[in-house]
Formats: sequence, structure tokens, C-alpha cells
Amino acid sequence: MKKYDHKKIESKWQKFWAENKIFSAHDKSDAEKKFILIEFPYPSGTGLHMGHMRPFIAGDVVSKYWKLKGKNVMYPVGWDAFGLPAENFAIKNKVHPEVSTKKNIANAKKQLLSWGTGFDWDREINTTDPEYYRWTQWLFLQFLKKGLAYEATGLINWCPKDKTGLANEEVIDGKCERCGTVVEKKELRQWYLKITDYAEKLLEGLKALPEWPLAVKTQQENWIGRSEGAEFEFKLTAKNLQLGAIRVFTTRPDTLFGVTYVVLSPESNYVQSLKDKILNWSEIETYIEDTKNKTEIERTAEGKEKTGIELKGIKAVNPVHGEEVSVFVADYVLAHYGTGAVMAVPAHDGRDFEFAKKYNLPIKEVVSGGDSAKAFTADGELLNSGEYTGLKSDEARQKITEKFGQKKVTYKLRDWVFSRQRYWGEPIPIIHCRGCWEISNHKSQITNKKEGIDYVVVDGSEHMIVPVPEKDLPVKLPKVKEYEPTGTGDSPLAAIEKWVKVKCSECGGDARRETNTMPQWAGSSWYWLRYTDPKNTTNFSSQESQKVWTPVDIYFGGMEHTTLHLLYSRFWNLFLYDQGLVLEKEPFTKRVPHGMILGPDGEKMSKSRGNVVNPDDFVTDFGADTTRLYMMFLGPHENRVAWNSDAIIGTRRFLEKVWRIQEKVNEKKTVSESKELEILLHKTIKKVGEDIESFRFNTAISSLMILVNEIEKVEVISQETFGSILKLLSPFAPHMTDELWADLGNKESLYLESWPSYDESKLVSETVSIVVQIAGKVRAHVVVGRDVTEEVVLPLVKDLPEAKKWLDGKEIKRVVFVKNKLISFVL
Ligand code: ANZ
Ligand code: ZN
Repeated sequence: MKKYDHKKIESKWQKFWAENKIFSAHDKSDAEKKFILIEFPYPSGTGLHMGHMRPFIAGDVVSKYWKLKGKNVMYPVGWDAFGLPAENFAIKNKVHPEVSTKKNIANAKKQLLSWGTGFDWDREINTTDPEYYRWTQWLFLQFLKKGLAYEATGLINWCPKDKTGLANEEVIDGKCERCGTVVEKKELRQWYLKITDYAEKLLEGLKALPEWPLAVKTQQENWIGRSEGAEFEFKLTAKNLQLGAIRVFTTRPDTLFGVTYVVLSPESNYVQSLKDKILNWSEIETYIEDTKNKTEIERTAEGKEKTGIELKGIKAVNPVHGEEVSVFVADYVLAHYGTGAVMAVPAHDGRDFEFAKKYNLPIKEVVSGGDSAKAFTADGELLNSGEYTGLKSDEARQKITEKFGQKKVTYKLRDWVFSRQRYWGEPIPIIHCRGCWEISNHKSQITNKKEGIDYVVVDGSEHMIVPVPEKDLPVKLPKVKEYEPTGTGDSPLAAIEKWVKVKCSECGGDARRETNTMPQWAGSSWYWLRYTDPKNTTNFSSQESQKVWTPVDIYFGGMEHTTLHLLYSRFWNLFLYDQGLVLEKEPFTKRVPHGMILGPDGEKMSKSRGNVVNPDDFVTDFGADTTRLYMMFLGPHENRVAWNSDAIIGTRRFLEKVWRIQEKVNEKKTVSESKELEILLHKTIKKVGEDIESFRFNTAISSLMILVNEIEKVEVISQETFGSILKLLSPFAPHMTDELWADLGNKESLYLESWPSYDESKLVSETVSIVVQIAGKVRAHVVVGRDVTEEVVLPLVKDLPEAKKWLDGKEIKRVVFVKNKLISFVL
């Protein structure tokens, strides 16, 4: 027997698979397609880590399995190479991002190959390739054409460390998703994508995804945050002077009689417009300034002490009965939710209750069921509510809204801040032209005949927004020496005069390029479509290719992307669907999240903790097959699991055991094997297939281990049996199995074979004959399956005519059951 030399075997097969394109997907094929996707990695300087390896190997196992099951599998990979991680690495190591990205990609690709993955390298894509980002820019212009990309000046999230604006989705618990720095607010001119126009469709679409985990759908649903309620108008007065009105959004119109004050958000325009009438304006102004330094979490968390200041001299009038209540500014009311103004009902809302207690404001109970110790927030029967008293909350909500307000649906989702003040991103394909603005007579909107776009002028900038004509795409990122972020709110591109100055494609006059770049989520918002048609130079992805491959059947990825990439890509896809540019409404049929791989100490891997383990060390020392198998054996795919560097040796020994089994293989095609072994083999074939199909990799492996242990005990096995075992193991340990398959005398790779099938009739164990004893005498025999229980045997026996004769009319005192042998009735 030759030695199990993993290094030799693994590099041999990696070379063979690549040269023979064993794992390529075929655009033309009679077989049913399976599009299996992993979230493409960003090529960082430290290489791919355990967090990549887990989903990538899972996807690879599933791909190899379906290939053996005869499907036309596409398992593609590419590089999500724009964005902060690549750029930060480049800055830190003083190399241009383009250079470092190239190097990092080469390294990561080497890693992926060394893991024995079967990616289709002919479809490799790279978001920083101008031939790729040409289409990212083109797609952006489609949003612009439909009015779903717009520019506005607003108070946005700003990461002071990364020196760029961020989308709401990138702020996790008040911190930058990338670097963990507490996010500030900054007023900046920004590009936005109007994802809010798709709030309803994004929610609706979730219902058509039965194969997504509930947790993922719920998280998206909560993020979109649909609230049904109503708006009411409260008139404002100052010493009997009418000052106009404010509108409040509430989900509890049934509590309108319980309003004891009204609160405006500090950023709300209402406050500014009341400036002259407010008696304590300077105090208010200070408060507004102070709010700027607080995060949303600090402002709104229940239990945090609430602050606020009364607008002296202003009153609000409750529309139900004309009662006047005080008006406050308080930072627990956010500017960008609902109307930015709240009717406060301390008896029935927790935050209002805390606030009212602190400032000694009246608390008026209008829904029965609570006590005065805390707010009673549930529904109930109305109290103190005029003609509505006695109604149930539900009914009261309807009636009060009908009479005094308007039904309203509000979403938590905000428009997507789509520009970054960073160098390493797709340039936004826009120029700003003063000439065109002059020509349009300073109108805020004109229609471009050529491309049918309504151009919108930037607030106050006195320029027209002109999209770069499609024929001039891509707008290439200029090669520069200085690409560090400026921190001023300008992108580093703004300093490159030569690149910024450009002739306007509309009027021919002097214009300036947009210098912000797209966020790192841009390229990934459509990449799976490009895999279907990666070389197309005239279309981002042709409909013919989409027809072959979309939707993605299985999408492996992290839970942390649920309200980032996974939401963004559904949004792009829905939008493109509406434009007739993609064929499927929902891009990903099944989503499979994975648990994090923790360090050996059970903590999240991190450099500072010193518990980072590198997959490549294990691949080198133990082999890719062992590492893959161990990774998949760690525990349920969706669970967090700790990497135990000592336990991997057990997995290696298991593979060595399989290796040794080749000695037992008989020369002849078949030998007679025991019935038990045959049953076990068929059971294992069934189990491994079912487990892989439902991502229970660890239990698939355990059943393989049981089978191999049994085989170890026998003297000889047939080639056929060994072949089946190799196939079952091959998705997990591809190199060794292909090697042993060849050693059996096969001329072709195991992956050109098909998955073993099991025989349903072979699954049932053999039968046994059980003695039926009645009152101490043998009266009958009954034939049943081996190992069946008393519950199964008893009714069978009672139905036997030979037994009935002796049992009918008698009282059975006791039944003794001996498995596989005897059932005895004591009368
Ligand atoms: C009166 C009221 C009475 C409310 C009551 C609740 C309970 P969701 O469910 O999250 O949509 N609200 C409205 N706009 C707000 C803003 N800009 N900032 C902070 N809070 C705001 O929450 C809707 C409720 O949150 C609204 O219903 C409003 O308080 C508050 F017994 O109005 B409610
Ligand atoms: Zn112009």
C-alpha cells in the first residue's frame, strides 16, 4: 500500500481538475441547472480566514454533491475588491490599492485552489475591473433615469476614523460597521438611492421566500419597520395667535384623549419656524446644539434618562376637544421618523412616561387595565375618552382616525446614502455643469431628450446634473499618488484637477466631475447576474444567460449581511425586474446562513486576543481534505462553533482509516458481503444525501464514520462497495477519494461518475420469527422485522387466528416481551 501523502495527492488533483475543467458550468446542457453562490470575498492583505472557509467549503460540498447527482452546477467566485478594507490596507502598507488588491487576489486565489474548491474560474469577476464597474455605473444611471438616484444635502452618519459618510445600514449599535468607531452626524451633500420607494415590495417579496430562514426574514422585516397608524394635526398658538399646525404620527390613535403634551424633534423644521415666537430661544438653541453629539441609541433607548425643554410661549391644541397642551423639544424624538413630532401619552407609552415623571407633566389614563406605577402599553377598553369611552382599542383607533386624522403607513427604512468620500470605489458617473444650468434658465428640472432623464439641480449649487453618456462609460478611477481620505467631506478625487475638469457632454461647456465614489456595497448588489454572463461587452447580463441560470438556488452567507448586502441586492434586483432587465423578482431562492467559527478559547477570533487560527496552517500540516472534513464536522452549520486545533488529528485518522480500506478491496467486481453491511451501506447512502441536501454536514459525516468503522471489521469488500464509499465521502474529501478511485482502476475522475443510489427495499432490516406463548404454551409464530418493539408486535399477535383462539374472552394479566425472540401472555 502506498503512503497517504496528502501534499502530493492534493496538488496532483487540483492540477488535474483545473486542466480538465472538471467543475465548469455549462451554458448549454440538458441537465437541470443548480446555481450555488457564496458571498464573494474581499481580498484583504491577511488572506482568507476561517470565516470564509466555512461557507465556501459548505458551498463546495453541496456543489460537488449536486454535480454527482447529475446537475449542471455553477459555483462561481469573484472579488469584491472596492471599499474600505482594501483601501485601509493599502494606506497602512503604503502601496497603491490597485497594486495591493492584485496581490491579495492572487494570494486568495491560491488559497481557494489549495482547499480543493471547484469554482468555475472562467467566470471569475472583479468589481474593480473597469470592464465590470462600467456596468455598476450603467446600472446607477438606470436608477437616475427613474428618479431613484438623487442628490441632496442632509445630516448623515459620518465615521470620523474612516472619514466618510455611511448608510444607515452601516451603523450598527451607533458604531461604524467597518471599524467600530462611534458614528457622528455631519451635514453633507450626498447621493442617495431611493430604497424607501421599494419598502413595500421588499416586504411583500419576503413572503415569496419560503426557503429563507425565518430569522433572516424577520430581521429584514424589522429593519424595513412598517408601522400602521395615523397622522393628526395639532394647531399651534402663541398667546391666542394662530401659528399654523404640526402633524404627528402615531400608532395609537385610540389614546388621543390621553395626550398631555407634544414633542418636537430638535432637528425638526417646526422648531426653526417658531424661532421668533419662542420665549426661551437661546436655551432651545443650546439644546439643539448638544443633540448633535448624541447617537440615536443614546437618544431613544428605553431606560436612558430623557431630556427636553419646553418651548415657552407655545401651546398645541388637541384636535379632539380643543384642549391646550405644552410643547417640548426632546431628543428622544427623531427627525426622520414619521413627521418628526409626537403626541405624548405618558399613561400608555414608556418613553413618554419617563419624560412626564421627570418633568412633572400630567399623566392621563385613557385605556383601562394599568396601574399608575408604569405606562400601560397594551390595548384595552377606553376611559375618559368622550363618546369613545367603552370602546375597545381596535375599534376606537378606526373611529378616531376616521373623524380626526388620516390613516398612514410609516417605515423605519431610510434612503440609502450612496456616496463615499473615499478614493477606492466606483466613480459616480455624473458631471456638474454650470452652463446647462444657465441654459435651462435656472430651472430646477429639465428633460434630456437624448436619454430621457429628468436632471435635478443640486440645492443651491447652481449646477445641472448631467449623467455621463453611456458610450463614455466606464468613468475610470484616475491613477494617483495621494489617495488618503481628506476628512473634509470631500473625496480625495476632488484634489485631482486634471481629472475633475471635463467638457460637458450636453452643452460642451466647462464642467466638473462628481468626485464622490460609490459605497463598497455597489458592486455586490448585482454580481450574481454577471456570473451568468461574465464576458458580455454589450450588456451587464443578457436575458438568455439569465434564463439559463437565475435565480440563484442556494446562497451561503453571513447573518451580518442580512440588512446590508442581502437587502441591497434584493432592492437592485426588484428595481431591475421592474425595468424588465432581469427575469426573476427575487434573486435568491434559498438562503443558508452559517454560525461564526470562534477561536480555540471559544471567543470571537481577533488579533488583539491572539486567538486567530489560520486555515492554511492546517491545510499544510494535515491536508485540505482533513481540514475540510473537520470544518464540516465541527457542528451544525448554523451554530457558532469553536475551532479545536487538537481535535483535527481525529479527522485525519479517520481519513487514514479510509485509506487503509483499499487493502480489503477484492480484485473481483463483487464479493458476497454480509446482509448487515449491505443494509448499513444503503442507509448511509440515503442519510448522507439527505443530510447534504439540508446542510446537516456534521451528521452526514458521522454516518460515514459509522459505516467506515463497520467496514474495518470485515476482511474483504467489493470494489463496488468501496467505490460507493468514496463517492459518499468525495464532497468532503475530494482529493483522496479521486486518488483512491483512480487506484481502483478507473480511468476518469470520480466527479464524472454519479452519486450512488440506494434501494428502498434494502433499508429494512431482515426479519425474525417470534415465538408466541400463551399461558406457558407455544401457540404460534409471528414473522416481523428485526428489532421491532412490543408496540408493533402486540397488535399483530392479537390478530392472529391461532392466538385469538386462546386469548378471546380471557383476561390478560401480563405480557412478557423479549426482542427478536418471544412474546408471552400470562392469563
Ligand atoms: C402616541 C402614542 C401613544 C404612541 C401610545 C405610542 C403609544 P413605531 O411602532 O416604532 O412605529 N413616534 C412617532 N414618531 C416618532 C419619532 N419621530 N421619534 C420617536 N418616536 C416617535 O412607533 C410609533 C410610535 O412612536 C408613535 O405612536 C409615537 O408614539 C412614537 F400609547 O404616538 B405614539
Ligand atoms: Zn452642460
